[in-house]
Amino acid sequence: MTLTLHHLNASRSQRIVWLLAELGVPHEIVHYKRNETTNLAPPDLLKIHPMGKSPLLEDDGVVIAETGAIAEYLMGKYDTAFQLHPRPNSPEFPRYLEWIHAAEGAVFLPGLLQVYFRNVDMTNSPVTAMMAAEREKAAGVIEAHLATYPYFAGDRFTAADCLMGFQIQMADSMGALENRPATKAWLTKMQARPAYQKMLEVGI
Ligand SMILES: N[C@@H](CCC(=O)N[C@@H](CS)C(=O)NCC(=O)O)C(=O)O
Repeated sequence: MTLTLHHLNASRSQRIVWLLAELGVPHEIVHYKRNETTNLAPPDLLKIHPMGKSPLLEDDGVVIAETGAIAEYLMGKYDTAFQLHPRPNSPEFPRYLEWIHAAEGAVFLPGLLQVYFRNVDMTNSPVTAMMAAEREKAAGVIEAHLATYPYFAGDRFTAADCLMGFQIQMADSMGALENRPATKAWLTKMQARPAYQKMLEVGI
């Protein structure tokens, strides 16, 4: 078995670096660096997958793109003892799946747009208020969830926490967690995990 993660610096691929460290399966990480002017991925990633984005997982020559698909693949194939994901027939499974995909879906989009538009003058754009309202809604949903459950899938840590970690870390670095105590407490708990620390060592 050769499991390879194609990892772009300062990217959502950190989630998979973290997940692989939690999983503890042997793997290698190939590092790519963003173009300093455009912030885009280098053309070398296009040789691996036609979208040329990261993360990309390669397993014995098979390439898988999309963070949610990669997480589901890793869990289905390598987490056979269900240490990091709930069994499909358990009550936690639908909630787990929802957060795995929310990490790239409606909950992630408003924060992502903010990053994309950070160097654009949006002062008079009606989109600014709309984006802010969507960000508030998403942050409120996450806060309410984490005030009720200790982890995204419920009572125990799962791959859904790794996937949601990137955007929550990003929100924290923008000062957006100051009035979100449950989300902040969850992040502090995640940052204390050895695999999270390992991700910081190898996956930035
Ligand atoms: N929906 C994809 C998004 C992949 C993506 O956009 N990755 C970014 C990293 S944060 C990237 O590679 N950006 C560089 C580029 O687009 O050239 C996923 O979940 O993996």
